[in-house]
Amino acid sequence: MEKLTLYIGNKNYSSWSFRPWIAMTAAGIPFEDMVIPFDFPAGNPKFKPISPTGRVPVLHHGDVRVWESLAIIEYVAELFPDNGLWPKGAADRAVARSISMEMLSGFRALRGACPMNIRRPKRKIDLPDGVMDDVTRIQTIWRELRAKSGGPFLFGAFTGADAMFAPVVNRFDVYDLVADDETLAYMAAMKSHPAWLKWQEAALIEPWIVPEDEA
Ligand SMILES: N[C@@H](CCC(=O)N[C@@H](CS)C(=O)NCC(=O)O)C(=O)O
Repeated sequence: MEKLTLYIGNKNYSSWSFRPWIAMTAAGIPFEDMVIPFDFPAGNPKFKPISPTGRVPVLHHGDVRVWESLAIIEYVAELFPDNGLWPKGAADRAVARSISMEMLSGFRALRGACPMNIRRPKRKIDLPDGVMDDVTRIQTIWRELRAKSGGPFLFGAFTGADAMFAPVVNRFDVYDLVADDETLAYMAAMKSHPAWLKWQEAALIEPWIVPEDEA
């Protein structure tokens, strides 16, 4: 098989990059990552030649280009059907995709007010309207799925659905948004996963500061 190259933005802030990266790493898929730091307020011209949208993440696989974080996870799940990127049962897979789409298209108040920031010391901020509604909905998703699966991840073992929520775990943590044991237990499982720790280690030594992502 031709090699897989995942082009990503920096690891401290690039939440969309984090999703396929942690999914592929947790699933043991061999790939190379290429960090293309973005620090332009209006995007990064260096993304244009590598990505049809001028955005990252984008996966290169021979001549194939796959963009959009969830589409990348779907593509590698097809290439590696035995690596557990999605839950085994059709009903669980449907729910995993539903909540992944909900993440991709929703939770805008939370995403807008609380940018992912791996190195940020824990500190509360004033929250605009809508943020706590997003937090409550996400807590419900996590609580119901872990009650059904038995945890520690949403469907038992780590899947692409957990990957889609990984940046939210950072947001809940560093903006101190939640205090209930159930949510904190899921966050602890995510934050101690070897793939999370590997990303975090790289993020913490990055030199770039993106002022608009420093809430
Ligand atoms: N819906 C896309 C979002 C991609 C996205 O917005 N990526 C950001 C980095 S996290 C980006 O490339 N920003 C640069 C720009 O918008 O010019 C996905 O899921 O991959």
